[in-house]
Amino acid sequence: MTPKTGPFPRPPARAIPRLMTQRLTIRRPDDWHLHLRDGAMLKAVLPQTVAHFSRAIIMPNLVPPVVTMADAMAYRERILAAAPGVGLFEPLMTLYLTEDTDPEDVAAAHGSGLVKAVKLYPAGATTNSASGVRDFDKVRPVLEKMAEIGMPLCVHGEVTTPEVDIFDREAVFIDTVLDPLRRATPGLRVVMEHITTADAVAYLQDGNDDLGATITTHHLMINRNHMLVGGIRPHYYCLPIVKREKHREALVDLATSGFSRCFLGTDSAPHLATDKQSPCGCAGVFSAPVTMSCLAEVFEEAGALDKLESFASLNGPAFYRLPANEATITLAKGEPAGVPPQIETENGPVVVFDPGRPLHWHVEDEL
Ligand code: OTD
Ligand code: ZN
Ligand code: ZN
Repeated sequence: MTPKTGPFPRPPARAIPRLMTQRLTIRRPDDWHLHLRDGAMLKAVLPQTVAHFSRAIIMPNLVPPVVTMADAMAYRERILAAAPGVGLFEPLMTLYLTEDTDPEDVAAAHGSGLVKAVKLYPAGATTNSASGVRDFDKVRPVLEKMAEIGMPLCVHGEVTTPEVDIFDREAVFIDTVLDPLRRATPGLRVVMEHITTADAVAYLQDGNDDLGATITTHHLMINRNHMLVGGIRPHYYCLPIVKREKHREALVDLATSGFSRCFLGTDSAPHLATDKQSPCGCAGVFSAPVTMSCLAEVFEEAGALDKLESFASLNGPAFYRLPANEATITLAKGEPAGVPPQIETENGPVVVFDPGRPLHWHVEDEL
């Protein structure tokens, strides 16, 4: 009988036999949704991504946000200056959509080849989203320009209406905002960012080639019981909030199926430990250092290690119309690693995502 040790049955504790090393070599992955921040935090967390990933879509929710092409170019330079090794990592920049965004500036940014997407945050939906969109009619000219030039819109898909329960905000957004918006702007390419529900999975599967979705590391591994049963775990608190187990299972089924319009976006979002372990803790899970180990575990459990490359390294570039990376990465299975160490910054430590289960896989050839 499997002993129940927590909210969900974990594999029985047992002596782990010395494992024959198993290896898996895949094209080097990219992260299609990443928060790098700025200054001391950027310096501390960027090497964690560069170690395993070739490219990442860089989220623009700085304070103040990255709104114009000029903002994005300046931020890109700061990232490159903080990147260990020259030319090893390519930041793919995004612009934060506001009600004042100029369609011509967006087109020029896209034309530069350095800005790959525009990010839509409904005002107030997540960390640093106060400048987001309230009135969608005001951004219509920008969306039409993006449809014309084939530039993807990355969407934080949650309504912010106070009456809507936090666990329902994604499903309500799909029906009341996303679907009408897509119908009103034919040809607009949309990435449903960090999907968390079976409703989003179904909507994605019904969609055409202009619709893609990212899934985070943590939404593949934890549900709301993990966050709340037996004590509140601030390092599992993020937006969109983790949902019921049946939703997590729908995400795992989709990711491990190899479905081509779904790809990895870690949403790795570092905050100082003190800002999360507080009476009003910040939302965000810092998963970059352990993502590849976590994914190997999830895909192996689903009997789908052969689909890991599609999810982490192939489907994203295909959606963004970029070549897959030529370089490879090798994961090896061995003795489980302990709890991942914290990352130190000038202002204090950042806690790394701990999925609460052993991680047997590690990246052998990290940079
Ligand atoms: N969610 N935290 C953050 C962003 C994301 O919605 C997101 O993309 C953050 O800290 O920037 C979070 O929980
Ligand atoms: Zn978001
Ligand atoms: Zn994010």
